[in-house]
Amino acid sequence: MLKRTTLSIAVLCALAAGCSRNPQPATTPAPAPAGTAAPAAATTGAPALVPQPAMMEMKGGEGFQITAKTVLRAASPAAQTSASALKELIRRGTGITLTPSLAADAAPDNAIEIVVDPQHASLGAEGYDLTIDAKLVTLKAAAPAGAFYGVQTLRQMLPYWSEYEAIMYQRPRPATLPALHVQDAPRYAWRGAMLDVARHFFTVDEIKRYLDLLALHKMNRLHLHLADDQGWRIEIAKWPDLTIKGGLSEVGGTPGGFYTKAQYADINAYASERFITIVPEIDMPGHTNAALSAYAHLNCNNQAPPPFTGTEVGFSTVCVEKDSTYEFIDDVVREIAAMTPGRYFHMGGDEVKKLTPAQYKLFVERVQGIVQKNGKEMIGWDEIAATTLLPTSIVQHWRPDAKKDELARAPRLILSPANRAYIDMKYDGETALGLNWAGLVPVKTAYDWDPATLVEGAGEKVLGVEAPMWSETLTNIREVEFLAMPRLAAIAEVGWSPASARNWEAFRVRLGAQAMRWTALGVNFYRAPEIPWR
Ligand code: TNX
Repeated sequence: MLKRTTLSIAVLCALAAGCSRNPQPATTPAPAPAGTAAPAAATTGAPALVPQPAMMEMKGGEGFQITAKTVLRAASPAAQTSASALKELIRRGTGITLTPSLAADAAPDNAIEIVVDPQHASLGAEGYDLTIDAKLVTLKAAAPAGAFYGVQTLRQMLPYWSEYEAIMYQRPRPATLPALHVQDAPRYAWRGAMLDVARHFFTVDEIKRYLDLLALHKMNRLHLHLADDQGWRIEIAKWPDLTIKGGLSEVGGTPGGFYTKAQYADINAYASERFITIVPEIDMPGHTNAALSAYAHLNCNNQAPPPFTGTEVGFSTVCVEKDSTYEFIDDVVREIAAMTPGRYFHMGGDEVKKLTPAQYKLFVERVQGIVQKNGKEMIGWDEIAATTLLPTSIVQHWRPDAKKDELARAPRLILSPANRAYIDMKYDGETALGLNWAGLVPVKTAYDWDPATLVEGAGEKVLGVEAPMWSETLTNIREVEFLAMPRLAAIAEVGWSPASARNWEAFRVRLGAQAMRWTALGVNFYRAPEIPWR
């Protein structure tokens, strides 16, 4: 039964009168009553995509058959990354290896063409235009990222079974793509997730698995919370005890871990192949017990505290009165800046209970200078909004009760309101993992809000949204997946799709249609009762 519904998307589109020629408004179909099977894809013919594209128009008529004869044309070197990604998805998903060809070849009657050309600048740096008919699939973009997102859209149009790894060991199974036109670009430039690798350590392979989930949903930032009271997770050559001593611990007293410089480079390379920017965070002046216990002189009393494996917050601070503290911070920022291709350095700045407001302000402004000197743009949690910030600095809003007028004055903003975007909160009273200090966060709560109206007066300063995953209660990536999915997909759509294309009733139906794909991928998602899972 599962197979029938998914396989039939394209076929139904060809057969059903309802899916011919009528443009599909991005805000799609009538809601299914709770608990009933989801009719969306079947009745409208529109493929169930998450995030929803800005514009999608079904064309009716025959779809495009991917067969052993299909030719894949990458019309420029800039289209290569996406062409390789698509070739691999199709090889894995259908067992068919596409024949590569040069753009100059005579037009074959069954081809997929990827064109990356600055002349399509009107599509935007991350936008794309995708046309599918019986003979040709054309994917156009102005820049490589746009073509990559077009490939993710194509991926979600392939049958769900193409995500099973085992498929590629079977005989080739041709697939059909529906005839349509998509013109798409993200609403926000910042579509992020955060993973706390400090409270519990996650391996490089676990991070790569999370990056894969981000890419599937067109997200483009992974913020790594690399240091906190419980552990220091990134090798710093000049201060080796940060990891030799500070990397050993984690919440609960189980062994921690850290990333070598080579492993951190590997994470960055894997992310950049997926057009994802890694944003490193070293939380300071608080949340620093791991560093304080590794180096006694960072403490005002020169006494190193023992490692910490609990979950309280707010008790630690580096000594903000010593110049040597800033020399230490400069070394750390310089090494991390040098090994991070992205533009950003996150200095934390949250939950400092041991300093006066004046001490805190001086500290943040001094660190801001260090970050700037090392060539990065500073990000901090929303407490830094009370300090004097450079135009390049970014405030990450998290406290639901943060002063909105202060936030509105921030140079730039990332929105992670804890009562909606903290995907480490429990879904409901049944959730065994996660926390609940910001309330329960069911899928609808994570989805049904508008970043444009959250902070009055912030307007264009809102760069986008980010979903933090704190790991006090999470010991491995399967547990992370349970809290992330489906809410990560909800936040992805909040960040990508225009307000006019968003609608909770349509979203829950499209989301429900992802169940088979996620199952094929082995994702440990929560079957939230709000969603009509198929
Ligand atoms: C608040 S969010 C924190 C973290 C905790 C998180 C748990 C933020 C900037 N600080 O230290 O891990 O709550 O949800």
